[in-house]
Amino acid sequence: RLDVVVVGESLGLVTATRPGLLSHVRDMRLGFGGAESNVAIGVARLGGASGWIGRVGADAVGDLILRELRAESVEVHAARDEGAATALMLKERPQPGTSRISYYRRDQAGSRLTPDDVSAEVVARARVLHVTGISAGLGGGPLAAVHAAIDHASAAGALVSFDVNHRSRLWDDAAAAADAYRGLARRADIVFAGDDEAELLTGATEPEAQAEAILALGASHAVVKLGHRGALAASADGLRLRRDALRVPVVDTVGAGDAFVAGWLTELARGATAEQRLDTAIACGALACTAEGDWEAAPTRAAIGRLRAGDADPVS
Ligand code: KDG
Repeated sequence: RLDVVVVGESLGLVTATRPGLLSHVRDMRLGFGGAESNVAIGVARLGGASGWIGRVGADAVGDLILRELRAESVEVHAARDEGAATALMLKERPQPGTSRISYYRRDQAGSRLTPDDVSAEVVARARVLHVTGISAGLGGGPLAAVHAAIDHASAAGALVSFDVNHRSRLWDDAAAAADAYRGLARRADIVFAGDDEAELLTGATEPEAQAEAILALGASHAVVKLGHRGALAASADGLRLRRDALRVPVVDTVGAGDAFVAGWLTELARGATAEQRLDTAIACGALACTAEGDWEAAPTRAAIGRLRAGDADPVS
């Protein structure tokens, strides 16, 4: 049995080790990222059972991703593509405290994901299937694969979780993105969105109204992520919750939303209350900001305990 299974692209992440113009700073570190695998790792760090379904190239970066996912206790179900490479992204820091991402992912292995790569048996073993709007931005194959995964989840009685995760660089047309996101949100039980993404999805501008509009699309749970302003959760049973963010020393905010989702879904899978779901999500989002990397700082339960106890250095 899996608590959460995710479907999506993981890609190599090449990060400049120092701030400055890339043409001068040529020292790089190789890791990997991907919103969906970040969630799978986040769930496993919290003691949940998670799985990842995706496609990587038959290459060294693909090997790295699969090995790291296994090392993080994520169950891996990977197609290896002999005809395309694992995608890459490049993270440079033009100035201290800023970052700029470039994608090298068009037509690469993750964009060639198809419904055949998604095992109905694996999805049926999970309590929750988690997908994101990034797959819709990658093209027709990945979008069809995600819809096939939702078909399998629905047939097996698993819950469907959808994080909008709008990546504007994957789209020529924001209206087309919004259409695709609405198509996924209508099939989801749980919808996560940043407030800017919720506006794209629903047209509403205030977080409370956005959450109501998401519920009106058919979800049982709407969670609006407000970054350093906290988060808001609404459920079809009438529950409304709002929480402030926790204050931590911020090093790198990328991946905070994924850690937040991992916290919320792990608590859902273990039958925790709505308050516990949101509190754990908030703590995970905060702690994910305290170190470099898209998933490296996703917390354990022990790290959350230290944060709550007021430990000045909860992570190490
Ligand atoms: O959510 C963090 C992601 O942005 C990152 O890990 C890479 O999946 C990614 C993307 O498409 O930006």
